[in-house]
Amino acid sequence: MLEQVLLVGVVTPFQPKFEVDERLQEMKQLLNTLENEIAETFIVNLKRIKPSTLIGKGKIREIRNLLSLLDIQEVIFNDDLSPTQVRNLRKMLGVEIYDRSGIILEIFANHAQTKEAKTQVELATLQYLLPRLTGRWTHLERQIGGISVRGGAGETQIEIDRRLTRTRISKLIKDLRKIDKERAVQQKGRNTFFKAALVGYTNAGKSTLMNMFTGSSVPVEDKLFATLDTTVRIYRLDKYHDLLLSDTIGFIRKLPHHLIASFRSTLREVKDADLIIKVADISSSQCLNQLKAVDEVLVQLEAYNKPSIIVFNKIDIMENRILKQVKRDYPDAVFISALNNLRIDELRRAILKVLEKEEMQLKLNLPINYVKGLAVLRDNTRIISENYSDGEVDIEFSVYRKVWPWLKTRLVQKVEFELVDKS
Ligand SMILES: Nc1nc2c(ncn2[C@@H]2O[C@H](COP(=O)(O)OP(=O)(O)OP(=O)(O)O)[C@@H](O)[C@H]2O)c(=O)[nH]1
Ligand SMILES: [Mg+2]
Repeated sequence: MLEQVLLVGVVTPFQPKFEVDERLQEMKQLLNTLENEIAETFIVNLKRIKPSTLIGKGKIREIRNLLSLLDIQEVIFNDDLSPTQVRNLRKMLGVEIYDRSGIILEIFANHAQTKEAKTQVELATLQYLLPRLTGRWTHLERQIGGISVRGGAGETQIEIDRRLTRTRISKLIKDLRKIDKERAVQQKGRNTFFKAALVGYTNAGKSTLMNMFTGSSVPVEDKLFATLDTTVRIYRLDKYHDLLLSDTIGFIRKLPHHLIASFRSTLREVKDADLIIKVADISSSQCLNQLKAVDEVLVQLEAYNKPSIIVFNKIDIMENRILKQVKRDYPDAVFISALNNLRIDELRRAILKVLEKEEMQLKLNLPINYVKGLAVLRDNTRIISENYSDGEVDIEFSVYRKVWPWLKTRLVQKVEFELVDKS
């Protein structure tokens, strides 16, 4: 049976109505992903913020009455609460209280599959929970399962919980450092590739695009945060160019900062990418705000200043009129439908254009009998011309600048040659 919850929407003065609706809509989607059913939405127009409980006594009383009338055991706030507010509200309402970050963390916990994702989610959850521990285990607190509770004399339950949580946090941080190191090593091996990362709001269609491009089978779902790991695949852009494409977790407005910090190793591909492909769901009324939220996360990841392409996805369910309007405002963007394989080729060409800017043109003179050297060049560069004379060959070619240092070592070992940098 779906869990029945009461959603409390807190509205501050001067907050535009569309923004309030957007936040409530987003929370409904988050709760829907958790298979919670909103029995009732209770809007509180806040004139003044009460630091201890956020909302005033009168409203708390009204909510309590509603809870007993509807027989509901959980209240969800559409924004974040301080640890003190959660504690006080829990006491005064006598039910479980969740805020936005708590809900996002719970979705992450439910969707984590791999060891890396599980470790990262557990760390973020415990860090979020530590100041909120009230001495009784909530379903988030069950995350710390498996540790025996054996406290020193005189310790209260809450002190034991805090101590265990801290110990566990240090252990998880250590585990993640190890995972991150392994990832760094893996990435070193990929340094000669041109790397692009698919990023975007959750549910924008990143994994659908990844699958369409590379024939991989990243699970796709009409749920928020379906992907919690990073998949990296090679995609052949054309005869001469390969791309290393990564698909990773989706972003959301105000992604809990503990999550961003603990998902560092998963998000490493974004930080190390040469190109950021921002996938946006054009069918969402919040599309442009979502792009803004994605940029905010990119700033936090120190990946905002990289070359980027904006991709508006899901054009199959859009009116032409709106498409035209967005095209006017974003003349460099690409408009596609990943699901229906519409205009994907335009994206491929846009990526190639960025990659070609990263290439250098060079000229080499090789002895004609240096067959291996010629083969290496033909395999790893785009040959522009080959001119043979007197047992020598002049080769002009363009090569991705990150490939060149590696390629050079392979050639230099064999033969002396002259380099003419034409770029
Ligand atoms: N109509 C339409 N739906 C699409 C298109 N591309 C993706 N979808 C749907 O959008 C939903 C989300 O797709 P995903 O590929 O899982 O999105 P994501 O960005 O990877 O989402 P997270 O991993 O949750 O962040 C799925 O139901 C897809 O079938 C498209 O071009 N048109
Ligand atoms: Mg995905």
